[in-house]
This record gives sequence, structure tokens and C-alpha cells, in this order.
Amino acid sequence: MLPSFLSFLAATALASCSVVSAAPQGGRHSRSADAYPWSGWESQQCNSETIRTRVDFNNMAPADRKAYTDAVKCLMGKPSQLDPEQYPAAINRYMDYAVIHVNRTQHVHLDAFFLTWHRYFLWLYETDLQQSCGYTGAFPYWDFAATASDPHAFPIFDGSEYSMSGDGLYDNTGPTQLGANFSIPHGTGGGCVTTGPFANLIAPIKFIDPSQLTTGTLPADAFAYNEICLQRDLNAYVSQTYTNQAQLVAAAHADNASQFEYLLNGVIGSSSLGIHSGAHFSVGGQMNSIHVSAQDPIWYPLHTMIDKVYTSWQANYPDRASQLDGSTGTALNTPPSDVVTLDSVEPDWGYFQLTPIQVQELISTTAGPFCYQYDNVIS
Ligand SMILES: [Cu+2]
Repeated sequence: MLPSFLSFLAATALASCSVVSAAPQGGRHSRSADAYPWSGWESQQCNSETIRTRVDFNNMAPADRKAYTDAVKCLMGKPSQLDPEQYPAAINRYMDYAVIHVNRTQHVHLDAFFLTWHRYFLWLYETDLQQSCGYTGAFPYWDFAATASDPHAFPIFDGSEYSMSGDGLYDNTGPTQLGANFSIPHGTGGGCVTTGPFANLIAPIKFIDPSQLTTGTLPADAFAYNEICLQRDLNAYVSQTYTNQAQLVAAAHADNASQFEYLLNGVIGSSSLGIHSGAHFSVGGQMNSIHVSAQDPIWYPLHTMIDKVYTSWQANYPDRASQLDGSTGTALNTPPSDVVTLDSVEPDWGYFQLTPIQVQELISTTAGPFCYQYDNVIS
């Protein structure tokens, strides 16, 4: 399953690198407030009083970390809103997000929708934790560069009740082959996660072969229910090699949007994974899958960190903030699609957001639907 993942990431990174476009600066479109499911879209005043600040999970007080994972577990206790006949794997509202992510994988990865679609997806999830589960704390990110020396040594993966759960049970399945001449060594887990808030979690969507990206289809039984445990294989070699501080800073100072995407997602034929895929592979298990990784609750703090890198790059270079990378709206341009511009309509977010949103509405974290910042900028 894994060998082709890197190739896909890298192939598209290369493809998108060949086109550098400075996207036109589009004006914001006004929309009627009642078009959106969440309150306050247009009327919201984003200022120093109302802005929310996202913080590093490892810097949160233990009780605050537990309040966050309690809210995630609350979402896992809420009923699914999806058709159970069509989506048997959607066993609760938390899994609805994972199902939508699988359904949209072909349109929101390895293409120009990646950064903004995921930004809004995270915001929908954050808002749901607040509105459905009464969460009032900060939305945390996982600074994978700060923990790169040894992820186990930090609160986020120590397996305590104040963590995001720990490693999987040790199961030596050997190195993971990521290309013809490229593999990563086995980590320290490999089996089921049995500690912390998400111990023994069932991740019912089975692994999907990334080669599906070359056909643009999903297996017929993609949404069947499977009694599969959440797995992890924490890997300090991968984090030290692919998600270290120097690589993080390089991304936050990328010359343009194409180079930024490249530093996130790697390049074919080399041993560079990029910090985004590197972070995924440093966790292992379901996180190794481009399709089904959103079943692991660590997916959200990881992607919030990617959004922090994106936000930092935009803050460091305001003249590049609205740049898109010149790629289209489908992974590997399969099926072929138009080059994405700021006026392009984003793929929807399932029932959480069916009303059309343009890319330009999701460029700033303090305008449109958003009003948040990070506790610091990667400079
Ligand atoms: Cu994704």
C-alpha cells in the first residue's frame, strides 16, 4: 500500500512546481448570513477582543489537554447525520468528518484546494466541538518539529490521560517501503493504541490503497464498517529526518506557493517527504493513509500545525498570502480539471458546509468565516 504514496505526493509536487502563478487579488464577496450553518459569518467583527488563539498542545495545562480530548470523545458519542445504509462506517459524528474527508480526498489533496479546504475543515470541526460539545478551550496544534527528537518524550504522546494517546503496541512488521529505493525503518509501535483517551478506539474505515488516486475512484466498499483498531507506529527517525525545525522554518519562508507546497509534500525519486507527509509517517498506522488518516484524533492537531505553517508563511510574506500554486482542483489532475484561482468554488464539506465557498474567502484567518490566530508566528 505504502510504496506509491510518496510517489503520488511527489509527482504532483513536481507537476505543480512547473507552474508558478501569482493569483489575482480578488475582492471579498458578500453573502447572506443565513446561507451558512454557523452563526455570525458576516456580522462577525474580528478584533483583538473576539479573536481566538490556537496553542501548542504540549504547552497546555494537563486539565486543559483533557478538556480537549473529552470534547473529541463527546463528538464520538454524538449520532452520525449520514445515511447508515450508504456509510456504515459513520458510527458517530466524529466519523462523519472522516467519511467526508475520504469522499473528498481526490479533490482536496495534491492540488490547489489543499491548504484552504483543510483550513475550513479544521474550523468546522473546532466550531462543532464548541457548539455540539461545549468546548471552550483553545484549539490545539501539534508542533511536530518541537517533538521531532523523540515524540514519546512529550505530553502529547506519553499515553497518559492528558495526552492524545500513546504509541501502538510493538509489532515489528519491518521497514516501510516508500519507493523503489527508499524505505523508512520500523518505528517503536505498529499495533493497536491501548493507552490514553483514545485507547482501543475502533477506526472502521479500512485502509485504502493510494493507487486509487490514479483512477480517481474509491473502492466499492470504502465505507463499510470494519472492526479495526486505531494503530500507531511512532517513529523518531522519521521525525528527526523529515519534520525538524530547519525544515519547518524553510517552509515558513518559501519563495512562492509552489515551493511552499513542495516543502510540505516532498518530491519524487528523492528521500524528501516534506513536513506534511513526514509528520503523517512519523505517527504511522492509519496516519500513513492519505484517505483514511482523519480517523486518528491526532490528525486534527497535525493539520492545525500545517495551517500554522501556512499562516506563518502568509504573515512573513503578505505579498504572497493570496498566491496559489498553479495546480488544478484534482489530485494528479485526475480527472482533469481547471487550474484553481481565487474565484474557484471549493469542493464542499459534506453536510457541514454545502453552500458554495470560494477560495478567496478562506485566505485570511481573520476574515470571512474565520477569526483566529496562532500563539506565535514561525519566523
Ligand atoms: Cu486531508
